This record gives sequence, C-alpha cells and structure tokens, in this order.
Amino acid sequence: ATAQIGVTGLAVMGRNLARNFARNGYTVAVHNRTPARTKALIEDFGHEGTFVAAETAEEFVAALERPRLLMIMVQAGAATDAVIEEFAPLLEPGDMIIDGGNAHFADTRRRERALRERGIHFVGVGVSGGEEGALNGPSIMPGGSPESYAALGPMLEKISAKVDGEPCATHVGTDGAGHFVKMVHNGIEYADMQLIGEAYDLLRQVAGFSPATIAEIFRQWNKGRLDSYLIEITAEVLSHVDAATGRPFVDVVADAAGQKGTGRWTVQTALELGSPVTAIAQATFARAASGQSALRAAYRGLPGGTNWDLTPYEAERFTAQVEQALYASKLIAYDQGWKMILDAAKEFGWKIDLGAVAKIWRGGCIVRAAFLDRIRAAYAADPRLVSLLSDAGFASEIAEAQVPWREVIATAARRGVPVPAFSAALSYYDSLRADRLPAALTQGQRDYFGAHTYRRVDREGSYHTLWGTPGRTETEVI
Ligand code: NBP
Repeated sequence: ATAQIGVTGLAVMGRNLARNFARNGYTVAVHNRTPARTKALIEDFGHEGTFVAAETAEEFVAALERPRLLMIMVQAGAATDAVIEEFAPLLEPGDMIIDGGNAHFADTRRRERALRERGIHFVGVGVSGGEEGALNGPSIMPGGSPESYAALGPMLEKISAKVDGEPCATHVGTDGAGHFVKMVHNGIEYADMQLIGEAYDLLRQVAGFSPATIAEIFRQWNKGRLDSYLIEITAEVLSHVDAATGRPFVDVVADAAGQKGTGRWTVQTALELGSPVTAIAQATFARAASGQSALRAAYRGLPGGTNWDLTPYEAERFTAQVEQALYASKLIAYDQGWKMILDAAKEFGWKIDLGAVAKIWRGGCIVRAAFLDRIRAAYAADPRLVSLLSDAGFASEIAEAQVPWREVIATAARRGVPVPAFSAALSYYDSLRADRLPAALTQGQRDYFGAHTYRRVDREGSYHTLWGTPGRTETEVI
C-alpha cells in the first residue's frame, strides 16, 4: 500500500481532484466503475504525479495506506449509496470514506451515522468551483468529526484555493455541516446571479443601454465593492457577440434558466427551518418562472408599466442607483444565507464559525468576492453577530443605499420591469426593521377562525377571544 488517498469516480470532478492531489505531491490511487476512465486518466495525465491505477475495488482498497482515505466522486444520490455499500465491507475500523459529491446534507447525516456504527469515519465534503476549481484549487467545506479532519484537513487545505496565502478549506462542523454550507453557498449563488440579472435588465430596459455598454458598467463595478467572480464573468458574457448572427450573445440565448436542484434544496430546507431566505427563494422561483413557456405565452402582451426615455444625465444617475440597489440587495441575500446557517447550526447541533465560512468562500468558489473578506472581518470584530447589519460598516452602507434602493424598485414597478429578488430583499429589510408587523392581525384572524390563541404585548399568558359572544369576551387560556 503506497497511496495516501484514493479517488473513485473519475468523471470530470473526480479526475481533476485526483490530479490536484497528485500535483500537490500525494500518491493517489484511482478507480472508476468503468475502467476506461481510469486508463484515460493515466494515459493523459499520469506524468503529472504519482498515481496507482486500480481496476477492481479490492485492488483499490489494497493500494491505500492505513488508515485508508477513500474519496468518492460519483453522482449524488443512489450511486453514492451503491459505492459506499461496495467499499464499506472492504474497509477496517478507523478508515475514512470521503464524499466529495453534491450530496444532500440529510443523506450525509444518515450515512455518517450508519458508518460510524461500523467504525468507519464518513466525511461529507462540499466542493465548489466546478471542473476548473477541482483542478486548480476549489473552496472546500468538509463536515465529519474533528478527528477525521485532523487526518484529512491538511490534504484538503493543500489542494484548496488560496487567498492571501490562506487555504479556502476549513472544518465547517460535524456530520452534514459541510454539505449544508455548500448547499447554502449555491442558494446564495442563485440570489447573486438573479440580482445581477435584474440589474442588467434595468440598465437595458430603463436606461436603454446596449449589452456592450452594460458590460463596461459591470467592468467598472468590478473595480469597486462589487468586485467578484460573478460580476467579472457577467461583463464577459455581455460583451460576447454571437459569431453566427453578429448579435449580442445574450440576445440569441433562450431565456429559460436551468437548475440542477441545489437552490431548490436550499429553499426546501429553509421552509423546514423557518428561515426566511426570501431573496434566494425568489431567485429559485425566477428560474422556474422563466421555464414556464405556456404560462408566459398566456401572460405575454398583458398591460404593463409606462415607458419613457431617460436623458443621458438621468441614465447615468440611474446606473449609480442600480449599483446601490444591487449592493444593498446582495447584502440582504447574504445575510439571509448566513442566518439560515445559524438556524441550522442550532437545529443540528453544529458549531459553525461564520467568519471562517466567509473566509473559505473568498477563493475557489462561484461566489468568491472581495465582499466576503468584509464579512470575515465583521465576524473577526464580533463573532456573535446576529446579522451582518449589526456591523457598523455594513449598517452605514445600507443607510446610504436607502433612497436609491427604493427609487430603483419604484421605477421598476412603474416601468413594469420584474425585480423579484431586489423587491424581496427590500421587503425583508423593511419587515425586520419594523416596530410592528401585521402579524398581529394574522394572530387575530387565526384566533377568530381556529381559536389558535394569541399572546398580548402588555401581559403574560395565552388568550382567546370568544368572538361569537356579544361582548367578545377575552379569556385566558391555561
Ligand atoms: P457525474 O455526476 O456525472 O457522475 C459520473 C461518475 O459517477 C462516473 O465516474 C460514473 O462511473 C460514476 N457512477 C455512477 Br453515475 N453510478 C455509479 C455506480 N452505481 N457505481 C459506481 N460509480 C457510478 O460526475 P461529475 O460531474 O464528475 O460529478 C461528480 C460529483 O461531483 C457529483 O456528485 C456532482 O454532483 C458533483 N459535482 C460538483 C461540482 C462542483 O462544482 N462542486 C460540479 C460538478 C459536479 P462510470 O464512469 O462507470 O459511469
């Protein structure tokens, strides 16, 4: 046995992670259900490092140094369970199975529990950054026991992306915490992309700018506080011209967005936790709405807002307002994601360092951004922050954004430009800062039709009003 780690599942992600380990000096055992993929890896990239190719599961396990570190990079779901069932009987207590696929965190919790009973460490690892990140340095979010991180962590830190010389990998928390945080990362990614899309749509429809001009605006924004991978690639996509037609690329792409399901998982889980991730939910629903072609055909042509042209001065002013609205909405979307992680940590008993999460998202992953360093710094100053807006710097930015944020959303409503995520973010902000919410009326209604009882602001206890009695007598419910 010579390999320090083994990777089974050598499609794009597994192959690139195996190469990344090898390039970093580790001896890597490689295996795939269909041996042709293993052969291709050795033929094409064998020169990059030391690989031990294994054709059978037994050969693969025999190639691993003890305690064995066996990483699986296969399709999430049933395939992952099948691979675990294939390898677990070949392992010994103290060995470790690492799942780097996009597993649902609840599956990871289940698998961890089952394998722990057999003495095997199971580490669910969120890996972000796609194919390119897997090869050159992803952002890595491992869960599992602290003991397993002691053995695996240094290797993950070595192959991860680096920002300011620091690795974008940390032990997130026990059992499914890593996959949970990866899921929320993807939810935030959905929100980030939708917010950028809405900003583009406003600049196009309200300010009347061309995709090429908007690309230039995004390039400028990328030099400021919005500096991020997603803004950078947005400028690239917007400036791309379709070779076949000579039209802006963005105008020849069908406007129905796909999804692989991690945004949906985030929203489903948020509903279960009671975490109001409204901007993430709107971003997920916006993708779904874009794909409702029959419904869109039925609505198309219905009356909308009023159009008017902006003067160049107004267009410039509007652009600056959109930047403020985008930034404020993004701040809220992140705050929602962060709160969802806090809610889950409480529910599942995880100790998650939110500053460390921001730190490992600064590089390698899709939401990587200068902004995450600000979040890291906010938690460094106060690890017990309930909200990002409790940080003085973020609070002053949201204060500064008030007028433009509201004006942009009001303009969108008047013009009939859809801004579901901008609006959700602003409404969330207004709901949470309100002294009183109409939830009081909701409680009254619930008590009226269902005797659900209510609490009062001025006295302890639960109450029910006898709505059908002449005096509508209030009774205390014991
Ligand atoms: P795929 O998700 O396309 O899975 C293909 C691999 O799974 C192949 O190696 C295939 O073997 C193997 N496999 C399947 Br399918 N069923 C199997 C079974 N019953 N037993 C053994 N092996 C089986 O590969 P991928 O796109 O490289 O993704 C790998 C994982 O990483 C997935 O969980 C995916 O969701 C995740 N992912 C993450 C990112 C990211 O950015 N983090 C990006 C893309 C994917 P075969 O060659 O014999 O068919």
